[in-house]
Amino acid sequence: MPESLTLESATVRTVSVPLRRPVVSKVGLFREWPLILIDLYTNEGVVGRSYLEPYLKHSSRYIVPAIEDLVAAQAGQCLAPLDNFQASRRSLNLVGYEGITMIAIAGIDMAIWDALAKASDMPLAVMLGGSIGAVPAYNSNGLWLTDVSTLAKEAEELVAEGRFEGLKLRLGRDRLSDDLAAIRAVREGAGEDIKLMVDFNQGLSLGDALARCHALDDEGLYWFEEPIVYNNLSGYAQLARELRTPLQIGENFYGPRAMHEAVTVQACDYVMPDLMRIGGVSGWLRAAPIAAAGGIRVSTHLYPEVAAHLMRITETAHWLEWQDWADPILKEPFAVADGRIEIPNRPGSGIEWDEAAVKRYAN
Ligand code: SMN
Ligand code: MG
Repeated sequence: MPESLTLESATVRTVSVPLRRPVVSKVGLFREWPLILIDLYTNEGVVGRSYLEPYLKHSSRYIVPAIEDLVAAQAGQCLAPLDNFQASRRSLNLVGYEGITMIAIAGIDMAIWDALAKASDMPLAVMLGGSIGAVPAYNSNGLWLTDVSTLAKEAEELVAEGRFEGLKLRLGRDRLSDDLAAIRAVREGAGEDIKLMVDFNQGLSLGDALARCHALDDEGLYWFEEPIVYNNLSGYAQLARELRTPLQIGENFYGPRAMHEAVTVQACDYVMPDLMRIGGVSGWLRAAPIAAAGGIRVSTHLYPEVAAHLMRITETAHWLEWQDWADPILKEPFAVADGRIEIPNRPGSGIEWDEAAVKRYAN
């Protein structure tokens, strides 16, 4: 086992994989899901792997060169993810810490942590001081802003995919009556006991959000997610004050400071950082304790494979968001059973490519 790893180079590839259920949401309509695949090579022969989900296929034109540039700048250096994270952020301070800067750094960071865990011959969760095991998950693979008449059957199918106890439903239709009909349909298909997380995907103005969320506040929903634009923290603080249903935000936190700001102004009840935006594993390690220290429950957004490891070491771990969208290019997709995602007992994060599939879906 090598004592330390030295960064050699990276290959960065792009694919677009088919979605079983097209994403129909306020952030866009997606029939395919673009992924950026990172293979990070070390002089010692260990390869760290990660993927990013950039939503927009064309954004790889800016993200990929940023990743390549950051890797080239650190080639020949010892892999120390927290140091690499700080150095990369400092190097791009003058163009801003967020957006593409953080996305590129996060992708590299997840690959570095994978490489280190592989070199230590431990699953990532174990290397970070935790253990592997099952992580409670809700199914987020469907229930988009599609025709309400399709939702009951889809909800039934989504529960059956892994005996899930929770589902995410997208809301924010033009009429309140249609949102209510959607909630009714999902309960009809999934059963009255289903935990129903509802996501507005930033689709409402503050005024409309106040009206809509007050109108839905007695529906027994598990959380209201992102009713308004992600960076209106004072608006979120008002919503959190006024509503009884817990308010969930965080998938658009860029870096740990964003977590701190949201917690400081009491913008929400729950948080759900996204690994691409919070800053990969290093960003999570710094952000999650800010929430946990305040007793705020932490869920995940996308990246279920890496996120599962992190939930095992997050003090106030809540729900893992289960999406199987990267499965088509994974050599061994993670298994789901009894509403839980299983962390495989193998070194690293457990992400390896099915190279034939990567070729098939290459852009
Ligand atoms: C979401 C994720 C990915 C695409 C569209 C919408 C959503 C979620 O915000 O929380 O799953
Ligand atoms: Mg969301």
